[in-house]
Amino acid sequence: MTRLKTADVMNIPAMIQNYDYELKKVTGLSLMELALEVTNGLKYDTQIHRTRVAVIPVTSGEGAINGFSEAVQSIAFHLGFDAFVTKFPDVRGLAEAYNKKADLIMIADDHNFIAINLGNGRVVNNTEATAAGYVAALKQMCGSLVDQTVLLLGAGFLGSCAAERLLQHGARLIIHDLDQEIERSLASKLITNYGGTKVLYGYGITRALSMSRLIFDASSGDVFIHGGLLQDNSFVAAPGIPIGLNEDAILKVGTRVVHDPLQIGVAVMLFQALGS
Ligand code: 2YC
Repeated sequence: MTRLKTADVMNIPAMIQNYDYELKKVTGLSLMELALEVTNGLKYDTQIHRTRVAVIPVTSGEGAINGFSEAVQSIAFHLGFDAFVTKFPDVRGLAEAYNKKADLIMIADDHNFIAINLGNGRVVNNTEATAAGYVAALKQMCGSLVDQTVLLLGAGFLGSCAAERLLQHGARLIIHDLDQEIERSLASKLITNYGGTKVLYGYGITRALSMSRLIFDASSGDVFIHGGLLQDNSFVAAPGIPIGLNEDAILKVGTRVVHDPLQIGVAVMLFQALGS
């Protein structure tokens, strides 16, 4: 899992309105509508403004990321939640969250970022929520995934979560990872459940890009995609940090790309944690 830097998150609070406006232009859905779409149309509950979300900084391992908790809080607040960052980190922050009657807790160490619903005990994971949110975004951008070929870049945990959802939406997948063993093992697991016609692998990146105009970039930093390889009317859903497209690919894809460091994942986490 790629570790965010302060530079990735520090502008999120100030930019969240513009971000939401751009997301609506590209996908047709606001951040809230996209998150509700993923949580099986959980009815927008007017109680959301009464749902108290405590974001707790964690100093373990490589330490707290300056701006991370504030970014998470600003996304929750933007969506209408009564969200705050605890004054204290770690265990004292957990006690503070309980003392302040938090309904949801959001907390991340170097390896996991989860939301916990203190009412029903539900725990949701950022990686699974991000995968679900980005598959929904790709589907919104291109209309439908049924019988569409999607190139999945990156067969790690994020890519594996996305693969399941893409196949459940009726897509055909081409799996590509720089590590051929990881690529093969995800592909063979998926072939068992979905069949060999729906899951292809073993193609070089150039050939794979020539076969698909829908790209799910779950890679973590290797710049895979050069403009020259990208088909003209490609759509890209890129939860991976940093994005796997180089400058001319980004120019070529224009507005047909969704990429953010936290927003979609956090929005889906919140509504999945609320879930019925
Ligand atoms: O500030 C803090 O509380 C830190 N302990 C947060 C560390 C987050 C590490 N994880 C990440 O940077 C990425 C994010 C995209 C979310 C999941 N992994």
